[in-house]
Amino acid sequence: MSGYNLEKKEFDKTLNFRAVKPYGDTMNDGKVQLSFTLPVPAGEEAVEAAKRLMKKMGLQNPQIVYWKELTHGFTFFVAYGECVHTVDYTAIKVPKANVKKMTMQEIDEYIKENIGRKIVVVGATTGTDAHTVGLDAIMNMKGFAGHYGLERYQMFETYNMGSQVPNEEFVAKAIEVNADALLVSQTVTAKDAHIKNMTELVELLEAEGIRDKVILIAGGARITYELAKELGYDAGFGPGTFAEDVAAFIAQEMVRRMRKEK
Ligand code: B12
Repeated sequence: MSGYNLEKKEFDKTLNFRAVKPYGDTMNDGKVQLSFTLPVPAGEEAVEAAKRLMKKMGLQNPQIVYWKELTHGFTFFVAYGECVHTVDYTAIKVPKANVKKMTMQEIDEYIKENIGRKIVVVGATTGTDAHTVGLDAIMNMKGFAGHYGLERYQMFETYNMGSQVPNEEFVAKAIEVNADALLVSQTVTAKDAHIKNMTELVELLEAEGIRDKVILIAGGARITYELAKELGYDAGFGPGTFAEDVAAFIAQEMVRRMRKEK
C-alpha cells in the first residue's frame, strides 16, 4: 500500500475504500470465481445444489461454468457469482515487522558498513515438524522463486540444521556458534503443536540466559507477525516471504540494538 493515496481514488470514482467488493470486469461488480466439490452424484441436481449453496455463501447470480464427476458420488464445480458483502479497507491494521525493504546487495553493503562482520544465523524446523521446504526457501543458496537464500549472501554465516531438531539441540548449536539470529520454522499447527514448541524454545533460551542476545524469528504457512510477537519472538513471517525480507529485518534490528546499547 506504500505510496498509494486512498483519498485520490486513482482507478475509478466509484471505488469506495470503506466498502470494497471483489472486482471482476467492472468496479463493484463483486464477481468471484470459486471451485469446490460436493459429495453428491454428478447431474442436474448436483448443479442446483451447488447454486443454492453459493447463494447461502452470499453469492448472487450463481453460474456453474464447469462441472465434472470426480469419482462415483462426488462432483467438482467451477463457478462464478457476485459477492454481496463488502469490507472497510481503511479500518484494517495488520501488525508487521518494522523493516525497510532492501535487495541482497544492499543488505550485504549495509552489514559491512554498520556491523562490520558476518551475521551468524542458525535455522531449523524444530520439534517433530518435518516440513523443511519453507526454511530451505529462506536459507538455501538457490533460494525460492528467483530470490537467493541467505547462504548466497556474503555477510551471513548460516547453519541450517534441517528438520525435527529438538529445541535443546537447537539452543546448544546457537550457543556453540554464538548465533546472532535464530530462524525457527513451524508448519504443523494441529493440536497447537507449533505454539507448544515455540513457547518451549523461548523458555529454554531464557533458562540459558541468551534470549536477549539473539534475534528470534519464526516462520511458516500459518505463522503471523502478531502470533510470533505474542509468543515472545522478535518477528514472524508467513507465506510469500523471501530471504531478503528476513535478512533486512535481522540486519536492521541488529543495528537498532547496537545503537540502543551505545
Ligand atoms: C510438502 C509437504 C509435506 C512433505 C514435507 C517435505 C519436506 N521436506 O518439507 C511431507 C510429505 C514429508 C509432509 C508430511 C506431513 N505433512 Co505435510 N505438507 C506438505 C505440503 C504439500 C507443502 C508444504 C510446503 O512445502 N510448502 C511450500 C513452502 C515454500 O511454503 P511455506 O512452508 O509456507 O514457507 C514459506 C513461508 O511460510 C515462510 N517460512 C516458512 N518457514 C519459515 C521459517 C522462517 C524462519 C521464516 C523467516 C520464514 C519461513 O517462507 C517460505 C517461503 O515464502 C503442505 C500442503 C500445502 N499445499 O501447503 C502439507 C501440509 C503442510 N502437511 C500437513 C500434514 C498434516 C502433514 C503430515 C502430518 C501428514 C501425515 N499424516 O503424515 C506429515 C507431517 C510430518 C511431520 N512430522 O511434520 C498439513 C498440515 C496441517 C496443519 N496445519 O497442521 C498440510 C497443510 C496438508 C493439509 N492440508 O493437511 N508434508
